[in-house]
Amino acid sequence: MFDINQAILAIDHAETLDALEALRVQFLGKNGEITLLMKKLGQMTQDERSSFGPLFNGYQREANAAIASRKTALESAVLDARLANERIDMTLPADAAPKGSIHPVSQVMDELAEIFADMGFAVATGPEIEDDWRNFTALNIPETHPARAMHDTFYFPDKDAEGRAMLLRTHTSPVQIRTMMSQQPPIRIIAPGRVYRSDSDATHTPMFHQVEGLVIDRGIHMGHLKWTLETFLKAYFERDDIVLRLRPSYFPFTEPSAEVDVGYKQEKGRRIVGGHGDDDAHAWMELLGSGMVNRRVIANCGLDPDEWQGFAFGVGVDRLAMLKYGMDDLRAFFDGDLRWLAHYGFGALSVPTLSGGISA
Ligand code: 2NL
Repeated sequence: MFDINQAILAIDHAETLDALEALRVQFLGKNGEITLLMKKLGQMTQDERSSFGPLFNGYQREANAAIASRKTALESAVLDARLANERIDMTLPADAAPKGSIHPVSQVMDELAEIFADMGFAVATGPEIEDDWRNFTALNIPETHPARAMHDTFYFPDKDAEGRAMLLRTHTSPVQIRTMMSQQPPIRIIAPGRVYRSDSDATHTPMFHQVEGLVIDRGIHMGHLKWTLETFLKAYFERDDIVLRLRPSYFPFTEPSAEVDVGYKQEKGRRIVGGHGDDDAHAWMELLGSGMVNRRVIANCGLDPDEWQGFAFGVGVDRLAMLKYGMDDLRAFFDGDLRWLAHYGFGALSVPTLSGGISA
């Protein structure tokens, strides 16, 4: 004969979540003791049913309630044990041999700042929350341009004080717009930083890093652009045999525009930047976007395009880092895994600098 008091006693004394689950099955499962009682109701007379019905229903309710409360107690015991186990004493002195390092992406941005400083470029920064005039309109990106679609751009629900739509910048160009509007040329800047696009898969993350460069002066031409990029890539990849190929392209903010490919060699399943040739191992890889700043962009910033010309370029920093260190998975940048740092040779005391020699 089923005894509800014994059942509740057993539930209250279940030692583990597994044992509790076994009891639930024993009493309330498909062939559980209480379930079978409920099934018997069907064969009973009306009279029997009106007295046993409420009784068995009561069993079911009590057993369910007991299991729920035991489950809560056991779960919080499990959590307490875990918290006690994972306790960290923040007052202990730092490990004598720290295993972390400056993030590879931050290290690359520092290197880029050093390389361009040697060529007379200053680092300019600006807000990550921008307005659609500085992010799009000033750059000659029309209202109907696909880059403006909700799909790519993270917009804020409210407009700013001037009635402009607010967004997370999709490139660092608005930093250059701000610079052109607040400084007199000549201008030589790079703008490194975080940018945001609503895009996420194995090779795209919704936040990534970009460096753009801008030169505004008198008599600037494509030759200056090509020399600057060549000098930058030679310093960054630490080799003299960097070969560039400029391909005609289109960006609304530059005219003419050029996509910049760099020669590379396929070696042991990895791309090594440098050299060029016609053999099977060599090929071109698209690396940067660039061009002469569109006169309409210069005019939008209040400068006279008949007096001032310039070039600009943009490149993904995450991609530059992966190429330099032979990393193959963008997502590892966000894992915070010390083993990944160690695998690629990063350590707290091995921060690369130009003056020390980046590879040293
Ligand atoms: C790409 C394209 C580029 C620029 C960025 C720029 C900025 C101003 C004016 C004109 Cl303020 N141009 N930036 C120019 C050409 C290309 O980036 O594919 N980046 C990965």
